Amino acid sequence: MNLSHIEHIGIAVKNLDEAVSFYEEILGLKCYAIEEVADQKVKTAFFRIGQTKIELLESTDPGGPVGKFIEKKGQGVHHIAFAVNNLESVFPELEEKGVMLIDKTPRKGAEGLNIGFLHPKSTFGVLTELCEDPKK
Ligand code: CMX
Repeated sequence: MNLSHIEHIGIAVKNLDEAVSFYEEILGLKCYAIEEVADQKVKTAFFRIGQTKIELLESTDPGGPVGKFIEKKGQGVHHIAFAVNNLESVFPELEEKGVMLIDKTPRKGAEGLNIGFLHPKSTFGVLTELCEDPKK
């Protein structure tokens, strides 16, 4: 499949401003973008650490994926995202191997990336995202 690196780690938080303050003032990282992804019912904040990013996720709707996650499990690591080349061709390959897909074709995620999720039931309990930067 040719994964290149961990693109980002998504962390579900109840209060984005408080979490951003922790990452900036205590951990010393710089928030370089805040973006609302209406489709996913989240507001996000991004930090770079090496080749990887941290994506803080605050729910904008209790019925959305992050709202439901926090209700059930509390704050914490929500998903891990791997960077992959030729995302489109990966979905049929994974489906053929019996992996449960949340997305069967790529869709647009934060930062204009093309993304797709694999169901945590198929990935040992970790919601797994694959993403591709269309600009690369
Ligand atoms: N990590 C691990 N397990 C998770 C999970 C997560 N993030 N979210 C849900 N689950 C588990 C639940 O605990 C539950 O397990 P049990 O059956 O053992 O209790 C199971 O998955 C089903 O969960 P649910 O609460 O009934 O939730 P849904 O089925 O409605 O949805 C999921 C779960 C993963 C399919 C849905 O959240 C989804 O489609 N996620 C992909 C999109 C997304 O997460 N977007 C937010 C981030 C967007 C961004 O990065 O910009």
